[in-house]
Amino acid sequence: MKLYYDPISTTSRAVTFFLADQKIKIDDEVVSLFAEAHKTAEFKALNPNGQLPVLVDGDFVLTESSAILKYLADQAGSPAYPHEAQARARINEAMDWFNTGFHMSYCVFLAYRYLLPELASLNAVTLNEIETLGQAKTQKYMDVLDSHIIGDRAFVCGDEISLADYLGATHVTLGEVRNFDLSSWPNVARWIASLKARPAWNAAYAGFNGMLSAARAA
Ligand SMILES: N[C@@H](CCC(=O)N[C@@H](CS)C(=O)NCC(=O)O)C(=O)O
Repeated sequence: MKLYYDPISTTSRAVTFFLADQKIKIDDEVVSLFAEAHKTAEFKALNPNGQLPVLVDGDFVLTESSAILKYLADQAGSPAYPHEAQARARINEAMDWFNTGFHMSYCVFLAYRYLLPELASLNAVTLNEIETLGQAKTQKYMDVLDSHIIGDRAFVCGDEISLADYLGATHVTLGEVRNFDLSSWPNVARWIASLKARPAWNAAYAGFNGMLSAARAA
């Protein structure tokens, strides 16, 4: 199996952190977003969306970080995606939650303007409206994450790490592009701190952290 990814890509980091943390070894290849390697005809033959990550397993090509995580976990028999129906459904629920309303409100409305030129170049009035909407919706979703989804538990779906943590962590830490302050949500802050303390974190997040440092220095 081979993973095509870029260390600076949010959706790639969910997969690379999972692989490193679960000590699962597969082949990989960097497809540089900065070098626009994801726009080549060769890469678009793999993923016509021109997006990362992509997993290739023989003739089987899989896109979408959430689907890739589930496939890899099943192939490896990882405890991060248990087979028991309700445990698995709870993880699927949390992954869909991160990938839909939370992603739109927090990543798209609040963070992407610091990363994507097509958002950064919107006029000031539009940007302010998006910011106001994003702040209100993010408040709601962070409240739910803090009090209901994580609460006093160690991880998103209980006391054991699951695919929902690997996916959720990359979305939540994307707010670091604008120094988003998590201190109003202590359970979220505690959860992220515990993930950052895992030995696999630094390698998986090195590309992202390097990009942040470069941006701050500039
Ligand atoms: N829903 C997809 C989104 C993938 C995605 O947006 N990847 C970004 C990197 S984080 C990308 O490749 N962007 C390049 C582009 O859209 O041109 C997933 O979860 O895998």
